[in-house]
Amino acid sequence: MTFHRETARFTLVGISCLALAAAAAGCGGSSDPSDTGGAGGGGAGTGGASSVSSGAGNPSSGSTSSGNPGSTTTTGSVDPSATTSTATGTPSTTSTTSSTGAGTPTGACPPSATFCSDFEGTGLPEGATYRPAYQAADALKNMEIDASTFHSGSSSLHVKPGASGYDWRMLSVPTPGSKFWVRLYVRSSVDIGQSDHNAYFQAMTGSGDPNEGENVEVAEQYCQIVLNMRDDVVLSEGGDFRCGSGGANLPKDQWHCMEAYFDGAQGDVQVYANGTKIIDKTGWKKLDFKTFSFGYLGFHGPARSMWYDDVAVAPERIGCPP
Ligand SMILES: [Ca+2]
Repeated sequence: MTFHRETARFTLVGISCLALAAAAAGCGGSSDPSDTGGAGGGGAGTGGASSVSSGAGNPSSGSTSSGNPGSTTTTGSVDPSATTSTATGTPSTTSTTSSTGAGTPTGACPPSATFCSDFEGTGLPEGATYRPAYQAADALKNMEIDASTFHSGSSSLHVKPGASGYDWRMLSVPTPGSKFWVRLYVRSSVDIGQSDHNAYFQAMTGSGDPNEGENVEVAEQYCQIVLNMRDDVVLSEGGDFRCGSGGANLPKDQWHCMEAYFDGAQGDVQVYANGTKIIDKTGWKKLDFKTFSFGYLGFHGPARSMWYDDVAVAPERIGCPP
């Protein structure tokens, strides 16, 4: 299988990475807390910080400021006005490969990435499969490449609002093994951290279809970000099993850099929001992950729009670009 890798044309503005919580561990990316290299990993000092909100805000409409969408890379479609030149409309992106290995900004697409997309193509990214499979024909009704909101470049993946109850709208990609890292820029029309159980992305032992294998969700409940595996819930730092108790949540209508580390063989899961570790679970059920899925998995709602940009999956920590 060949894996697709797109160039992430980061603007180097990185608004989300300015949005750090208290213990600001920085968005530099290499503070790998799992002993797979890298030092640091500080941050995350408990302190009960109740929300990983961003002090600095530009809560205004989403675009990443400055007019130059990433002139650091020289791949063809940097100019947003040129992106429409891919006339085909087929559900594969223009493969602007990031072959220029060195010089890639930290946090972009690492050479080892098994999936990396900035959602600058005209359809769903190559290498990603819409789930559930039986709704694949509606993939581009339930999701779209959205040029009105983006973290990098000129577009992102918009997961459209659906039912207010159960609603599974996800893209699935293979993982590089049962141990891997993900990095996603995420934005939601409601606060990330609602009272009832819904999920954003997950490591899965199956193909990504519902009811297949075991899943470890990065989800929400009790007004905070949590892990959920068959309703076994792991709270975020400082939280309790009730709303208003603390725990980490992320404000709506802003881009947030989320990272997660899954080690299926050890049963370890860590979640980071804007560089700060918010969940650290060790010794959970040992699972052989095959698939990573992201989008929206609603169980209780409310229905919402979610956007994803600069999503990467790799064997080592990817980090948030500056
Ligand atoms: Ca983009």
